[in-house]
Amino acid sequence: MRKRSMLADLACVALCVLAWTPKSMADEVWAAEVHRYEPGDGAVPGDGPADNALGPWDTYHQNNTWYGYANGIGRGGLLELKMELPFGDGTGDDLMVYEVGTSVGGANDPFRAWVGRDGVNYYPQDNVGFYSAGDHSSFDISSVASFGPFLYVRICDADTSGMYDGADIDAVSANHAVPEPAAVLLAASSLGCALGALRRRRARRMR
Ligand SMILES: [Ca+2]
Ligand SMILES: [Ca+2]
Repeated sequence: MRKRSMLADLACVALCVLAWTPKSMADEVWAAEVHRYEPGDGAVPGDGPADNALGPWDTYHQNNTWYGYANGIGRGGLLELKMELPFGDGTGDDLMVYEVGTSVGGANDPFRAWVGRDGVNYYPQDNVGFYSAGDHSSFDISSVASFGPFLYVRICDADTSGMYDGADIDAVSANHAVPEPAAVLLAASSLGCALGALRRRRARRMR
């Protein structure tokens, strides 16, 4: 009987470890899928397909050579990406857009970004969005946190000079992934399991 109880306790501990393995609020997630792409004027086909904006950033210029691939969306171009997991507002900045700008040997191209939960409605609910003058940029989405959790990011080129060929989107990430419901349920069930094991141990000690 006691051996069976010990095995049950061990199973509980293992389940707890597994339950907390999924992404939590501290994790970074990347764009996983192109939801919508409307290239603007000057979009350069040689910049590659829109899915160059998926996954971790990799584009930089060194010794007269370009490495990695980005998606030049063109003047006024639009790109909507689905992230690998839902994300929300956490401490500090929450959303990163890696535009190929001066920090990696390119030119800064201004753009605007929004976040959405269904791929249709985006926040902030205006035409301004979160504005950047270009380059690797981070945004605090706390002003729209109540509409989350989010799964989509919309990016629009914001060049009004007509001099440039549009924002070059290398990657998009969110810093604060929201645990999936299944992971939360599993974690809650494991916590109950672990508390039960603790109570059983305490009862045995009192016998
Ligand atoms: Ca925040
Ligand atoms: Ca650029």
